[in-house]
Amino acid sequence: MTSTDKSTAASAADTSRHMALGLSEQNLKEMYHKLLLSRALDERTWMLQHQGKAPFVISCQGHEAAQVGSAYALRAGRDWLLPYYRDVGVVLTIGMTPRELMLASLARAADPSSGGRQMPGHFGHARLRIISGSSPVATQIPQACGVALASKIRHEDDVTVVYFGDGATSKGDFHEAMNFAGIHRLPVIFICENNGWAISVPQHKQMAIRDVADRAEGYGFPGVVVDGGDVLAVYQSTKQAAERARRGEGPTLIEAKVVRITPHSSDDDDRAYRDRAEVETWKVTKDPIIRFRKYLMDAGILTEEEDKRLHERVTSEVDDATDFAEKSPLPRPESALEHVFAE
Ligand SMILES: Cc1ncc(C[n+]2csc(CCOP(=O)(O)OP(=O)(O)O)c2C)c(N)n1
Repeated sequence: MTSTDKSTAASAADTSRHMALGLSEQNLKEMYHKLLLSRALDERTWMLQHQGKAPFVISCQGHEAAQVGSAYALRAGRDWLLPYYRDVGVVLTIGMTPRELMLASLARAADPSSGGRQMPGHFGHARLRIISGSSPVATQIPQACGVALASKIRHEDDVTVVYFGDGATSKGDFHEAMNFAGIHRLPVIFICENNGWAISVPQHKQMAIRDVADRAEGYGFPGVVVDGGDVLAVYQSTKQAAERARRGEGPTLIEAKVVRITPHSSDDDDRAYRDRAEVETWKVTKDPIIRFRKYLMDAGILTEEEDKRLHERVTSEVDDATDFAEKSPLPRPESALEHVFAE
């Protein structure tokens, strides 16, 4: 199949959608917990940054459904992940803990991603097969093709999933990777979290098409547009893409349309280039967590009381992670050059 399949989310009003996907009520509650946890951890790191304790924040807010829904469709510790800097929800869903993420945000020696050397948001975890990225945008995309090629050569059925933003698709790395993956029918899923902005550059100034997914057709495999604020829709698309990859049919490009609720990062002031009123409206109309909460309530899966308890649980998990990381030692200054030069 080479034509672009622009599937859109099924009606959000249908409260039995999860059953058709084979998801239990317990599965949905786990997904909701990861959505809440991603948001709460993110909000806490902004506070720590304002207090001068965390150097930098680059936020997942507005992207959480795309992240949790896609990662939930994968096999933790088996499939290979190359996340990008916003993917708090991806790595939490695959199994990183709030403590591990907070160790990275506060640059502590025990940070599993890099021992406190990388900027926050450069997630890495050997056991969970999360491969840490480099800061230059899009470099993880061809690297993912290398990982997927290795799985193919070894006849392993692991899928490689690589994440990036819409701006990354303007880089040569993206196009070279897509071309290579198409030719070799690699077991790779390209997930673009399209929030319509690359820092201050709107989508229409970096591509002359409406849907990034259209780009897949030129490389000989399907591109799918999905409502990235709908956790079930993203789960479904990713599951289908993973099954396709495991059958040996090759790559899929999934474009999850999301909103970026925060400025690009803690170093950015988005009031200079976009309408804050629109962003404030999204917090009511497009927040993926509010949307999934409504689904759960409408389906009779979540009560107000349970929701309150889940929020309390998440707050205590984030408190615990913050205390743990604050008490954890910083890297030794004399270790700064370790892993930099061959020893
Ligand atoms: C090669 C390169 N150019 C510029 C930058 C600075 N930079 C960091 S993130 C970013 C925007 C990327 O936008 P997008 O891919 O849409 O992802 P988003 O941040 O919107 O999720 C830029 C330009 C960089 N890191 N690497």
